[in-house]
Amino acid sequence: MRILLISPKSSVWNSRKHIHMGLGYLAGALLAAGYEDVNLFDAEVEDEPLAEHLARERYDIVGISSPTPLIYEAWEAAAQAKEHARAAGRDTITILGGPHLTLMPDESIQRDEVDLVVRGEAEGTIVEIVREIEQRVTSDEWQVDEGKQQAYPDSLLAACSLQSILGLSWKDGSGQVVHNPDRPLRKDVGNIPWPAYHLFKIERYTNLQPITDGLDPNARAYTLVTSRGCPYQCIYCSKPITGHTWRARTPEDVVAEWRFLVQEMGATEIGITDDVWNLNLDRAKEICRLLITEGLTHVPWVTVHGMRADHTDPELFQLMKQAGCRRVGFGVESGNQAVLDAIKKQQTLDDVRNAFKSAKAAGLQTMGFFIFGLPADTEETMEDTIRFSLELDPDMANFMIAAPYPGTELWEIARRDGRLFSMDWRDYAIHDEKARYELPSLPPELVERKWHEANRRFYLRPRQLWRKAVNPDTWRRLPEYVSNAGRLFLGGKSHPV
Ligand code: B12
Repeated sequence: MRILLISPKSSVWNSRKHIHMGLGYLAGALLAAGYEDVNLFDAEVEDEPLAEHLARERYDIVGISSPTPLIYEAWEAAAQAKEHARAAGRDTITILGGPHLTLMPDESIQRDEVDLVVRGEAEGTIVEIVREIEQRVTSDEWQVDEGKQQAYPDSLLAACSLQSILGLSWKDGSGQVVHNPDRPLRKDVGNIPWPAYHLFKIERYTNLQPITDGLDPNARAYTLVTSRGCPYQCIYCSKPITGHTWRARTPEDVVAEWRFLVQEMGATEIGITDDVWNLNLDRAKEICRLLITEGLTHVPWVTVHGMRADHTDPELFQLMKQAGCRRVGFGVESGNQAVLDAIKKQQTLDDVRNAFKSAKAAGLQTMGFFIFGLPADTEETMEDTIRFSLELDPDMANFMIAAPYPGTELWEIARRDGRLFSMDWRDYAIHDEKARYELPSLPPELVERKWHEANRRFYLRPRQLWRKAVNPDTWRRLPEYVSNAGRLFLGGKSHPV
């Protein structure tokens, strides 16, 4: 079986490129199951367009991953895979999976270019699918006869028995969509094979630390997942894959993978991409202690996304620093307690103040994530958020305008109490400078104005300008910075009214 796993090229704004852990894990599971010809195509870092690659290479199975804003690109990738395979006289099976497919399987499985949709975590599902295809599809059936109807019910999969594969959506012989029951989440996350790290063109991924970003042209920036999921129920957070669960690997298991990345893969920096790696404070401290005792502290690491501010204490940050951590990020979201309560963040402003204080005292760089346009936001509360960002004064502030992903409470609120501007999923990219909905007391122009103001007031301070000026990377990537400056500081995009 020749298998290709694709992450489509992102048309949404995205400043950095990280390895795709979902695809890495799927490839790891397939390799562990004995399928050796597994390939990755991350369109963000490849030299050639996907269509050219598919025109040259033949694959039996093409798997494509998609978050909500990239679903059109995922469909396009599936169509290209089918087209090029058939043009060469051999069919291919297309499988879509990832967050958006788990939320909205129907809109994709109904499409001709999509053969299968996988919902949820898929290390087990993908292996079962490939095994079934391998056993049932004979070599003749892969050939495309001229004039043969390739869509259902005459497709390659007609001979396969798919109804017992949990988490799979498919089309039966009459073209009817069937959603098999969900696949329960695996409890034993420690036993999932490690991602197939060796398949990534690692030198093409940008460095993880914003502060040293791009400074080391030979950086090998790997990421690592120490736990899956988050039990909190923040109303804006899209968690189709893991729900409100948290499953953690043991510190020993995490550090074994860390050692492998450092010693075998030549990692020069490591990012933890968990939703909340520090939910269990003792476990987080134990990971740090093991890194220290095992002498794995020389490769700098960061927490890529936010960690919870309230599951911390000064000792954790001191241990993180000793263990080689450079930067911590926190999901601050709002500088107003009523808004934090309205979005069910279950965090106080003092939790955040204390976490920043302790992290800075330990000598760590800090990063804060802030959201504008949340329910309960007003001009005053968004002003509180700007002031709070200035008070906390992280090395980097990431200001975002709320995006109501389907399946979240925010999506329900925006539809019930207000008005969504667009059902085009491309408009749901979180870093865009536009409001996606209006609520009765929250006009989109106000949200966009405060978002621009936040960027201006935070980044155009002498201290921040100096930080940028003394960083050689600023000068190396000047055109990018100049075009971003327009996006961040000036005006606002128009939105439909
Ligand atoms: C790390 C991360 C990033 C990194 C790396 C992204 C990447 N390419 O992997 C960066 C910072 C670059 C990033 C960018 C974006 N991200 Co992001 N990211 C995450 C984060 C925190 C962890 C992802 C992860 O590694 N999970 C662990 C792996 C093992 O799980 P997984 O990726 O879900 O994969 C499993 C299943 O989904 C499934 N699966 C996945 N792909 C496929 C494909 C096939 C064929 C099959 C069968 C199965 C399958 O099987 C995998 C193994 O079990 C998640 C939050 C989360 N916990 O999911 C958000 C998250 C996925 N990101 C999100 C978003 C919105 C984005 C952006 C669109 C933001 C933007 N610019 O607007 C971009 C899109 C970039 C892109 N090309 O994908 C949302 C998606 C929400 C949604 N409804 O789609 C999430 C869920 C965050 C959130 N709560 O809102 N992100």
